[in-house]
Amino acid sequence: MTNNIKGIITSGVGGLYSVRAEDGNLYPCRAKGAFRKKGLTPLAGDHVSIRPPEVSGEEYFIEEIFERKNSLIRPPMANLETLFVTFAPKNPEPSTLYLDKLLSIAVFNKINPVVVITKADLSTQLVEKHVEIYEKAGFTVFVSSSEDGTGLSALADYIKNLKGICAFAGASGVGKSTLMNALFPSLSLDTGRLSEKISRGKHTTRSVTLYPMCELIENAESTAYVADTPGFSMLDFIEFDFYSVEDLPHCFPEFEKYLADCRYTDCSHTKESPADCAIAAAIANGEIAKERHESYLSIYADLIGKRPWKKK
Ligand SMILES: Nc1nc2c(ncn2[C@@H]2O[C@H](COP(=O)(O)OP(=O)(O)O)[C@@H](O)[C@H]2O)c(=O)[nH]1
Ligand SMILES: [Mg+2]
Ligand SMILES: [Zn+2]
Repeated sequence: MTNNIKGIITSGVGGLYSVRAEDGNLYPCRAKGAFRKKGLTPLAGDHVSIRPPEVSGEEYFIEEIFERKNSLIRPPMANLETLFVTFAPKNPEPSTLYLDKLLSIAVFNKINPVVVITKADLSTQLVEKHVEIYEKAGFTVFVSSSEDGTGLSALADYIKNLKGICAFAGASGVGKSTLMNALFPSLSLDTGRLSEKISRGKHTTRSVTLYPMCELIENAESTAYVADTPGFSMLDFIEFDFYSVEDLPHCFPEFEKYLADCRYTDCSHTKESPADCAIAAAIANGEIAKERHESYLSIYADLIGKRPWKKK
């Protein structure tokens, strides 16, 4: 009997998966019917064990999916470790609400959130404003421009030390593909209008592919992967696994140290005076950015709206 092999699913289209084993070899695999019965679909990013075919030359079978740290529905992938939340100072105009929602969802799912401002060449002033907001909130922030090369080596150094899977999310047109091409020249992803044309075409498969980092840049961790998620928008990312209103304050990391200090234990941190609400007090004295709290308020209203029995 031949032994099973352990690896990670790097892509899966139409039930045919590609599994990269620890030795770097790629195996085409099918999933066992048993998964379907359990309602379990293998995802890119899953750590799996695969069984060799009985007749050589045939496909391998995914026999076991090891426990996931997290999973996304759209884009479909498991075990995301780091999410680069990208936006440009303008062209397109950033939506702080979307960005903050995305960051909060990453925090909720124990994904390391990293803010990457792209197209820094377009406006120093707007870039500074956003750096201040997100650094104050405690996020790691990178400022980059694929146009003039700003920040690319700092970002590459950070990526080199990552373990596990990272992905880039952000609105269409912020320069994700251009940035990924600059960081990983061998990727050569489609950019600009060409990529828009392709993704609007009928035959595009929206799918996730993981690339081993060690094949893209020197000295990367052998366990690191970067996910390409063509055809998926920022909206897809923010619709996964939405949390409840009770979780919301904990999804804004800079709120955490104040939460125990509000006058009432059930404080919603929405309209209370600084005398009663420690979050309101921290906003009043400049420790929490009011832009972040505005996003908090919008998400709060959304979540409360989903639960009509809860008093507003
Ligand atoms: N000014 C400026 N334009 C950029 C930069 N990076 C990308 N672009 C342009 O922005 C457009 C969208 O880029 P693309 O990488 O396709 O964005 P994506 O949709 O996020 O993948 C293209 O026309 C790029 O040439 C940059 O750093 N500065
Ligand atoms: Mg793109
Ligand atoms: Zn409060």
